[in-house]
Amino acid sequence: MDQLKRQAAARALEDVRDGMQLGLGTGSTAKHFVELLGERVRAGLKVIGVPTSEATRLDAIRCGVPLTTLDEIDHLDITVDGADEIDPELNLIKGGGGALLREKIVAAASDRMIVIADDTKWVPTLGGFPLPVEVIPFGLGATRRAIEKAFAECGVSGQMAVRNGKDGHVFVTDGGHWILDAQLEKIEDPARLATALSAIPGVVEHGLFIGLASSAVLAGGEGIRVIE
Ligand code: ABF
Repeated sequence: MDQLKRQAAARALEDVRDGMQLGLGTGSTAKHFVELLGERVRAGLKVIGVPTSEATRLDAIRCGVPLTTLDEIDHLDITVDGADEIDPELNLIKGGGGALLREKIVAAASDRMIVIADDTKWVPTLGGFPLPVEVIPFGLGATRRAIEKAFAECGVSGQMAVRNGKDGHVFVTDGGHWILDAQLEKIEDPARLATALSAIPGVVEHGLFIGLASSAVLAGGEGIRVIE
């Protein structure tokens, strides 16, 4: 599986040109991309990156990829990031790694977003993977009820739980927020649900990435598929 992730990352790297400004994703697949990019940088490629998490920032530094911020540059050429689920419209569920807020800000600031994944992430309908919703801890009860109402209005239902970290305590995002993971099974209208969740005051961001991905590079036993 790790080999497939690396193959997808290597294919995305073929689209990177000298002088590009890149969004650097988070997760095990995106980590392969940062490592391979670092090899190219050490061989002379000139690029600059904006990391989507503290973990990726540290990886990029370790690999020698020069970094900047979205305050210092006015756009990104390509963001390369992983995903938890990808549907045929290239809508995504992201945020299993907890970095969805920065991932979405960076993807939205990019001319193109290339999603890299092993082909187990490819699904006919989103929802098998729990949908992460990043929330402000203040007023969590009210936010939860508003989310449940949005789910009902969008025809989905399921259990929702505050995410815990490996240490057993509440997982806190890079932005200082919490995550609710919602097990919804099937999201028939992800765009509608995305709009409904974004309208809730206590919701900082959610893991539905609608219309942001330009292409997906899927690595499987049969080789690599690029979907655009
Ligand atoms: C990030 O890392 C995510 O948004 C997604 O949650 C996760 C995918 O991780 P992996 O590449 O390790 O499967 O891209």
